[in-house]
Amino acid sequence: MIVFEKPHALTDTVLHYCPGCTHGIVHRLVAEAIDELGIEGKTIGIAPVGCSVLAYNYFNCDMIEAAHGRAPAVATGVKRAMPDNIVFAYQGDGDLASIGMCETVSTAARGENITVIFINNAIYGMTGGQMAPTSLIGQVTQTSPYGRDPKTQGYPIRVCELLATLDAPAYLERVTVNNVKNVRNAKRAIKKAFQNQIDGKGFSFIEVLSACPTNWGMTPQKALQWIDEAMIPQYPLGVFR
Ligand SMILES: Cc1ncc(C[n+]2csc(CCOP(=O)(O)OP(=O)(O)O)c2C)c(N)n1
Ligand code: SF4
Repeated sequence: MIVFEKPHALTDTVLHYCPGCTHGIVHRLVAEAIDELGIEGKTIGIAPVGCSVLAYNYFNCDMIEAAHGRAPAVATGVKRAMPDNIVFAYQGDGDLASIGMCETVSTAARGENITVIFINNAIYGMTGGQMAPTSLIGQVTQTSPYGRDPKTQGYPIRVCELLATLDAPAYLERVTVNNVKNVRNAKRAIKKAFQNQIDGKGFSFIEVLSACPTNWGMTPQKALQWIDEAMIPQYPLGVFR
């Protein structure tokens, strides 16, 4: 009897992520949603630039690699050209909230009928741990060695709250995957974000507070704790629209 198996929407490729990285958990949740909604044959994913750049190797659906930050613009084009397909963008915080902020806000303001999965790990992972727009006050990164100082480096950007000022988005929720309960809740949110697109409801955006133990300089276990202790106070979980 099979009690546990890989979702069909994930390929057999071994993930390249670091031990304790939560990108892999989120990939699995997206794949489970695709399986359960029966949309594998019509789903098209847009991969970002960042640690999840190789997402196109991991999902059993057509994938397009977008230039850094441009995934929502690419997703818009694909969805408008092929409205019967289900289109999702998968992006990190450097990608989505820094270089791609214009595309993020504009796509949300237009209420494009797409699904965006936003991995907020408060740092640029792939390039070695530079400060991101989402890095916390006092957070030590390669480019804020004395801790992020709001006087010179500004305050962290809360993307869900920012997008909630717009009229068009259909669904904005922040979740995390640092324990079993939260993983189950993240799964519910991701599936709903895909269901909304199937139902034609418009722009659905799930922010996932994620661990980057490598660049946070923590063990995988401590990194999951740090989400509770440091990230959630700055980025409260919940539904914003
Ligand atoms: C136009 C452009 N500028 C900069 C880079 C370098 N770059 C690659 S990944 C990255 C940041 C990725 O960080 P994030 O989006 O937070 O994803 P993570 O790696 O943490 O998952 C940057 C700046 C690039 N590839 N292209
Ligand atoms: S550097 Fe960070 S975000 Fe990138 S794979 Fe490693 S743990 Fe994950």
